[in-house]
Amino acid sequence: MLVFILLTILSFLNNGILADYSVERYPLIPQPAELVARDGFFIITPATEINSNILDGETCKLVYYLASILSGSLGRPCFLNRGGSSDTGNINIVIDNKINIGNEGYELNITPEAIKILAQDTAGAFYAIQTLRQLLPASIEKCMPLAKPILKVPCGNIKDSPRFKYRGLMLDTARHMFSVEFIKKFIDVLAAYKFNTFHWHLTDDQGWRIEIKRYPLLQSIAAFRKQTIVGHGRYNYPYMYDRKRYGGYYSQEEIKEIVAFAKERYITVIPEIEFPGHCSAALAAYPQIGCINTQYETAIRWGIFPATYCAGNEETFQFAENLLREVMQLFPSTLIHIGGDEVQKNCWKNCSLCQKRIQQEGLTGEEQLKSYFIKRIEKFLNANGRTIIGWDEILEGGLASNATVMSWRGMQGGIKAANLGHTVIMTPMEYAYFDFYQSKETTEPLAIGGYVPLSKVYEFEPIPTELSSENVHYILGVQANLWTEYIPTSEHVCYMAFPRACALAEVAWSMPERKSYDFFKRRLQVNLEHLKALAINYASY
Ligand code: TNX
Repeated sequence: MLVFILLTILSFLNNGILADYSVERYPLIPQPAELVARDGFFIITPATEINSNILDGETCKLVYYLASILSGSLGRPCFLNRGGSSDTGNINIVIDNKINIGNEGYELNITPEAIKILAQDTAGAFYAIQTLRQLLPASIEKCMPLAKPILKVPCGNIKDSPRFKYRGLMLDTARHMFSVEFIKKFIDVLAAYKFNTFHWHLTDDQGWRIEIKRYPLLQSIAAFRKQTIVGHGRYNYPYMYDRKRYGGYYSQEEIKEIVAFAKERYITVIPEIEFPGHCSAALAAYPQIGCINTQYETAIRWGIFPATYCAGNEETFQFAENLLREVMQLFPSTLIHIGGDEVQKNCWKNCSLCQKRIQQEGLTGEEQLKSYFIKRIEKFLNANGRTIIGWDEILEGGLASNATVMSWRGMQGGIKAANLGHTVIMTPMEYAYFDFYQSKETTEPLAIGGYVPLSKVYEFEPIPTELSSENVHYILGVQANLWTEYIPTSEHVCYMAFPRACALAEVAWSMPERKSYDFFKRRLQVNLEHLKALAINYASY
């Protein structure tokens, strides 16, 4: 009985009085591992000095990054980095690889006298800055000088580190394309919620979006579609089209700019180049590497298409290797996503070259031919110091050893992969598909289908109970996927992404025992002011 009363009081303190107090003062998302609330404020003024114990390199960049966040509101940049000591200045960043705070972890200590950030790596200090950013008034996001140039930061002590080392969001830029400026802004917001991976879906049936210098027809043909279906592709039969040519691609210069921008925000950009399916656009440009002698076209509606690269033709692999060479030059990410989903194998059945390959390689059929294809690409990437990541179908028919599996058709693919010793990213449709409806209101904009409300995302537990404890470490983390068949504008992208991405951020970062949906929603209401100030559209709950 006593225990019960104590627990009730504790839970009241946790979700009641204390939570109310902390929602206003600490509207943090994701919820940190440890937070000790304290009264009082540290006041930042134009005279506040930022310092770090290291004068150059990444740490120095962080000093200037923090200065840039603050100086927009304060009116002038007056921050110094004198280095050397950990106790000079009013805001101190201390990086010390001997302290044991966890990769990407940090301690943020705020007293009326000083703010101290302590981390074992610069990523940790970067996340401390993101926490600090959320503790500041949302107006800082506008970068507009305040009438009275002071910023109040509530005192407290936060010790924090992530639950998962992979925290991702995928954006499909093949079905619809978004500006470089927008992608940068999107990445910046992801970083604010402590995501560290941006999975960039660059090729699909409906468009090829990455400039490959060796293959100019990808730019002139594959990057464009004749027109686009209007309305929902599943229910509006006969199909209607808008009769507007649509397309474009990201130049290599633009890609470099985005990758560099993301790096400054501790975000790895993983490119996805789809093999061996989802390639109608590529085959429209280079039909000789398809199985059938036909006039392929960049798809003008959504769905799954029969176009598949010919697995019997050596030219296909030359094409793949040549273009991946350019991809590797643009993307330093160790992981390269090679797709592998929804491969239609009919054309392989009727293709003499593919059948010859099956015979020569002693394969049992088309399923194994797909494995052959994936393994060949994998071997090439491995030889160049990269590893592959692919959708869970890459498991079918056998998979090479060090591939990472992205489990999208539920969690089963991920469980199977982990039990086979593959690293896994959990991205199951029922929790992590941000192209699905988020509300049952009839006013919702047209979406592909499904139903993934905010609460569902929040509820997501990436470690399945049926996974044996010795294989849990194979689950590297989580990701949400934002497919854009029905999402033509950046405002709409944000509407679908937020605040669901905030919920996923907490799934990815915070330990389950630190989670509470009610508490999350209250923090969210305050936290959303930052998105508003950034002019990021979001759905209301
Ligand atoms: C399945 S998820 C796909 C995509 C679609 C998406 C729509 C996956 C690996 N493939 O091509 O855009 O469904 O929700």
